[in-house]
Amino acid sequence: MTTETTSGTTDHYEAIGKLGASPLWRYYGELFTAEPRSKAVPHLWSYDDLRPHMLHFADALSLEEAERRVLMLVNPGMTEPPATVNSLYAGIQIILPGETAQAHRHTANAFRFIIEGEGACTTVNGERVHMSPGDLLLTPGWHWHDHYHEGDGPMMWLDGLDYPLINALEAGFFQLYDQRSQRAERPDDLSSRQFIHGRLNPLWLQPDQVNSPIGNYPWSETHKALNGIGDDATGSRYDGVVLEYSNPHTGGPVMPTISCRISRLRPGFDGAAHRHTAGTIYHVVSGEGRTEVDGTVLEWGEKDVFAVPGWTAHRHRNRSNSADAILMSYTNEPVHRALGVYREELAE
Ligand code: 1HN
Repeated sequence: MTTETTSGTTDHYEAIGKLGASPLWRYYGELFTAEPRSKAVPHLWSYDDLRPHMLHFADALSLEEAERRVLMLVNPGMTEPPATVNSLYAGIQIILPGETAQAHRHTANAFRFIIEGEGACTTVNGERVHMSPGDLLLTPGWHWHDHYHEGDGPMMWLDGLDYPLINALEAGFFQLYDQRSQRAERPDDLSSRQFIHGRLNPLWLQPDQVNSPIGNYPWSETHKALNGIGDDATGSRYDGVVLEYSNPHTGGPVMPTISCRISRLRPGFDGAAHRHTAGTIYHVVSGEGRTEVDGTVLEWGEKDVFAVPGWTAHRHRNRSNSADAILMSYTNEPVHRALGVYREELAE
């Protein structure tokens, strides 16, 4: 036996590396941080800045070439693989009158929140679902979906997906449909008409999947819910009058990995700061304000998108003293809760 020397130890490090082994003591601090450190950074995407580029690509690139004409909103801290915050992704999609985005399905869960335009539809597992601004449409995992546009003018929406999580779990499957689009096999918008009321569910339709059965949560209903509460509730000190879109069968989030929300910040709302392990992506439906995220100030206006990474202290403020600010948001909180790792605290 030779005595251990520094150079001998170096040899051992090299040797164990070749054996596919690694010394935990050199990684401990990095693997087990005292608290979470998101790779994502606070970031804002200006809709006004992106829109002309969307219109350019709508002209320059056919849907036959692009399959989906989408600008991914890539967090500067999460470029490889591209993600927007933690386990979630956001993108802006544009479709022109007369176009069809080919039918496919994937195990990643998706939703669309309509930003502008009229007259486009998504067919989800044979049900045609019409889109109008402010509508939330679901495309849960492994549901066939294609989009087509029969109206006038471009139609744009926010796509939200959990593919960063599904891919990290190595559970990503993708399949093209054998035709460009699906035939309508059910009455249009049926699931929404059956279930949107939430308190009066069709008894003959029992849950057969983990996601909400509703294809579209129309803006008309969302608006009614916010208006119905009016000024009779203070709401959350962090998020104002915040409502979760729910699965009528469970009362829980619309999909197992994504909770979608709508919040109304009253004129002059100046929220308290908190932080939670879940990451959040916000889309500004209307209004103007600012969100402070760990010292970074994100100044937002209508249609912008911004990312609040997990475990960052954030507070929202509505800059206007006369108009509401309405924020749509989505978060991976259901995953954190299901795994028992969700934490939240006041950050003042
Ligand atoms: C997808 O299937 C759509 O169906 C949009 O419209 C965005 C981003 C990543 C992966 C799949 C769509 C997507 C996507």
